[in-house]
Amino acid sequence: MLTLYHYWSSVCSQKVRLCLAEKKLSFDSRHIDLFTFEHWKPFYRKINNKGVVPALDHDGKIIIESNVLLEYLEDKFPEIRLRPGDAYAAAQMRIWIFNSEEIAHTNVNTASHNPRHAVRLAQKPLSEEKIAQAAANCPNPIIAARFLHRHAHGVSDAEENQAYVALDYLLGMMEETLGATPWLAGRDYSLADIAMAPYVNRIEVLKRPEMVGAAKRPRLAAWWQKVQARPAFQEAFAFANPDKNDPIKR
Ligand SMILES: N[C@@H](CCC(=O)N[C@@H](CS)C(=O)NCC(=O)O)C(=O)O
Repeated sequence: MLTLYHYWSSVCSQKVRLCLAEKKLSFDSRHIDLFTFEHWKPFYRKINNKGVVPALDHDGKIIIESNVLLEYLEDKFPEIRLRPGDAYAAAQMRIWIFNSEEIAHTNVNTASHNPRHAVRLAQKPLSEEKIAQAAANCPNPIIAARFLHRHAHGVSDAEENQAYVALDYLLGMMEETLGATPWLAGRDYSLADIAMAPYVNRIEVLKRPEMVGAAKRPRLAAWWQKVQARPAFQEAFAFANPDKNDPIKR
C-alpha cells in the first residue's frame, strides 16, 4: 500500500504525484497543510524529520526526497518505464533530475516567496509568539532559519532577481536540449520531464511567465504543451486544494 504525504501545490509533491499517475498507481492521500505548519507537528516529524513534504509510506517503509522517490517508484514498479534503458540517456535523465534540485527548486522557492507564501501567511496573521513557536517546532534548522528570516524581511528584490537569472539559465538549457531531442532525456518521456514539469508550471504563474512562453522559448513551450496534454498530468495536477479560502489557485 502506498500513502503519500503531500501538499496540493508543492512542486516536490507534484513531481511524485505525476510519477504515480504515469505509472497508474493509486495511493492514499494525506494532505499536509504547510501553512498551518502541519509538516512540523510531532506526527509528521516522525515521518520526515527534514520538515518538508513529500514523504511516501510504502507498506510501512518511509521514503523521503522527491527525486529519490521518483527512482524508488521506477525500481519498484517498472511495468510502465520512465527511465531510459540506454545508459547515456539515463545519465541525461539524472542530470535533469539533479538540475531540478540544484537550480530549479532553490530558485523557484525564492521567487515564490513574496507572491505566494507571504500572501498566504498574511491571510491568517500570526502573533510573533506563534511564529517563533512554529519555527521552534521545525526539526530542520536550515528551514527554520529561512522561515524566520523571510518572515522578518521577505525576499529582497536582489534575491528575487538573482533567482530569475538562475531560472533563465536553466530554461535556456532546456530550450537547447529540446532542440536535439523531443524529451529532456532523449526520445521518450521520462523522470527527467517529470522532475522539471512542476517548476515550469510554477514559473508560468510567477512574475516572469514570458520566460517559458513560445515567443522566447518555442521548443520549451511546445514541450510544456505536450506535458500538459498527458492524462497523468491532468490527474496529478487536478488534486484539489482542501483550503477553499486559499488566495493561490494554481
Ligand atoms: N529536497 C526535498 C525538498 C522538499 C521541499 O522543499 N518541500 C517543500 C514543498 S515543495 C516544503 O515542504 N517546504 C516547507 C517549508 O519550507 O516550510 C525534496 O525534493 O523532497
